[in-house]
Amino acid sequence: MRSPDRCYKTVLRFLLLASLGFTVIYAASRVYEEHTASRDRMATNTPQTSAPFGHERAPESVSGAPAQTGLEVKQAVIASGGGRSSGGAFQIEDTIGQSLVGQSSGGNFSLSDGFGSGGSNQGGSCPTVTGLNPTSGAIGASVTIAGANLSGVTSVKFAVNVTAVIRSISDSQIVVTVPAGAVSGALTISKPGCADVQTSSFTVVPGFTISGMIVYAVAVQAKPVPGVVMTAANNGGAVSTDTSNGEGRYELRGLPAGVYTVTPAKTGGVNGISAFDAARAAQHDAGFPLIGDQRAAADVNGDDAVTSADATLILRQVVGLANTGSAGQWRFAPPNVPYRVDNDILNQNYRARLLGEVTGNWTSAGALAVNSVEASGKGWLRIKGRGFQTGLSLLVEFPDGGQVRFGAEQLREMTAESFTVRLRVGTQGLWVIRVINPDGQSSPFVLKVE
Ligand SMILES: [Ca+2]
Repeated sequence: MRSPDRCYKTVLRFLLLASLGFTVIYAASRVYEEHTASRDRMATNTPQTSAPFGHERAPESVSGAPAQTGLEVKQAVIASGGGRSSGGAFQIEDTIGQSLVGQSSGGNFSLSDGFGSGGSNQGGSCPTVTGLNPTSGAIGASVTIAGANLSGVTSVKFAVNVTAVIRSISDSQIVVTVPAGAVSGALTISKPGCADVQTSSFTVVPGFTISGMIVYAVAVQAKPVPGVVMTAANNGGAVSTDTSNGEGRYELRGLPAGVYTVTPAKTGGVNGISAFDAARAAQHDAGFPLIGDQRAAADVNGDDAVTSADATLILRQVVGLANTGSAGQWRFAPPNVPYRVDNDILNQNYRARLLGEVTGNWTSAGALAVNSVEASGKGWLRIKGRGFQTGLSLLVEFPDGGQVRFGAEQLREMTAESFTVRLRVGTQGLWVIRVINPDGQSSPFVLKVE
């Protein structure tokens, strides 16, 4: 790192050299003016003014008042020297389309003008572009522009004039980040003293997705856990969130390339904690050890051991007494995961534990529900609700006590919220329509036929 003092001295030295350079230009312009003045004065009514070179300059940009002749200053730009520790470049553009470009480097100062035999541009040559890699990406992704004479490029813009942050630059390549608001199209590269250069088209794609499933940890068969709030966050906070659905599935969409930590969290949906769980925790202490997720679910005081203290806390939770333990709270394994996202990342599954629920009889009660049964064309019924899982079956109990079961292959238009079944309900009385999910959850709906 440069010290501020050294930086200041460098700037001072540059300004001194630059003003010397401006004085040279000014002197040159006066000579040029005097050479042409007598002729031009006759031809124009332009009032005589002098260009304010060498004083009252802003450090990054100066504007000159129109001079009398062709060598008028329109704009001067002092640009950084492409990351060099000392040095800089500036450009003066005049109204007849010529440029004066100055360069200060390592204490040497040079100046050339557009009237010379070419080669007046900073760095000697104007940039060319040979490639773009990758040619598509999400906002936040890194893009490398390959080419030549890229040093000194001062801006890279995506389509619709969205300026990108230049992360690194050399003569042969520039690395930029796809900026927020970027849309697909060519990039425009600007270098002082040169015409803008366009790259081939870059395609801005929607962000990436991290997806997976939340399953209940303490269970023989996988039970999906709905209602888990999944958050993908970076240093700036949450970037994408989703809540697991009735099948325990989540999708964190629209993530620009980058590093994110995904964290699951859930409140509510607490059930299945009973005196039996407390007893099971107590048995651990008495020589019937719990292992794995059951052991983790039983350790409600978080001391990494399962003791009678945990059993007591679970029992207090069961009977509704205040307790200092975490029985009734959700924990996840892993508790969070960092991801480097530059593609979709699938099958990122998490195990959910309900602390205090040791025996594994938790159900996602409330997730599955049948809300209505209605006619859907001749001989067809539409069942509406939520939490319908792929592979569910339907048990229909007739008013006379008989029943029939419909397998998944007999159900149509299946979504998580509705499906149809071919069923004629003719007999008067109470029909019970019972949806049974593959994980064993079931939800009845009573249909009265008159
Ligand atoms: Ca414990």
